[in-house]
Amino acid sequence: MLSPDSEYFTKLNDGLKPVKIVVFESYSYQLCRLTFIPLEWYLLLMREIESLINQLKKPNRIVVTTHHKPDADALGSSLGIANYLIKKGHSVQVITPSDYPEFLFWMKGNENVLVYSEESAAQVQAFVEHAEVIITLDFSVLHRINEMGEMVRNAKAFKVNIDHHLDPEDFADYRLWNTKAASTCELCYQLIVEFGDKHLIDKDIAECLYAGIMTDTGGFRHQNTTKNVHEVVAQLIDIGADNAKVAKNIYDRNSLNRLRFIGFALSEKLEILPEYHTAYFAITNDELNRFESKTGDTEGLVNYALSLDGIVLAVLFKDAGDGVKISFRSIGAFPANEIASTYFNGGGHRNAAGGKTEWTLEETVEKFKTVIKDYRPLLEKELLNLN
Ligand SMILES: [Mn+2]
Repeated sequence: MLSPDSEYFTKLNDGLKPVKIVVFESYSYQLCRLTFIPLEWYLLLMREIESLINQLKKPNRIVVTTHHKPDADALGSSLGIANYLIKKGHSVQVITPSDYPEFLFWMKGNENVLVYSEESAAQVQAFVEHAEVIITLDFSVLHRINEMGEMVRNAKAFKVNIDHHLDPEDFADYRLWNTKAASTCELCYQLIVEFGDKHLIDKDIAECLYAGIMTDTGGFRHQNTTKNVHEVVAQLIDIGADNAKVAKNIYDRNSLNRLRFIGFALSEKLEILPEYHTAYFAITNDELNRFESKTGDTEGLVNYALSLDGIVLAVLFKDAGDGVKISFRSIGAFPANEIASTYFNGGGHRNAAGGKTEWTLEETVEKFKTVIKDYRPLLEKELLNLN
């Protein structure tokens, strides 16, 4: 039963339009926990879904986009939804606000993705301006798509937002938003099922969606790996997703440079703050260049720090040349996203968040070491919870 202090009501009290909020916990979402939410909310919700269904009844020009530096959930949900909508007769263009790692290139439709750059900016603008529907996936604040954010905000299209991050911005005409979902791909699967189109999910679409669910649950290991996650991936495998192939493509296609870089980082760059149960890497731009680091090459590095026994918080600071990019990972109830959003211009999930600064690498690490002092009791508490 939802109580007045649940996320649902909290968000309503924050002033978001109730009509755009979708709450459900399992993929029997047709019923939308009908018995647990007030009837008037349920009716509004159904009307909203109707509006999207109506919008998609005729062929549309659709732009699908996702966040900066797309990961498997971002690109998997984008291409999963795009391939589905193409089957429905729509004309679909996927646009990413930046490049993404090569280990995602196997996904169906990858060759048609338009990547935003100075050269493609005008083309992107034209697609966004002429779109009848814009679907935004795996992010819910428009600055996550960089220069494209204002284009999307100003576009006349019917806007759809499907996401599982905290604190959404109110820009969409239809929002499927659930912070309890482990991944956006899980929500996309549920939406397609809700539309009565499960039969249109083919092997390629299933593999795109499987990839996002697999990575956003850390290979089905994180706390967000719910019963629903297993139910959805069981369905995707049943449809034909080759789960071993997806896992191999994403996790086990390292370049020699990347493996050597990880070896170097683990032996030379891993720092421990024992009193704070925290471990971190601070990697300079020169070090990245020495190993010819490409987009995606540092992905997963921070998890090695978190895998250390007795570590509650792990951080990767990466000198990007024009500032520092930060990845936070935590275990249990420790709010990595709070540190990211309060001090480092970022945000994310409780156990996986990101941030950035315009300071030097040293300044950023020093700031972190100051900030972390206030979190000592929480970090100690989480360590005790582990045992
Ligand atoms: Mn995600």
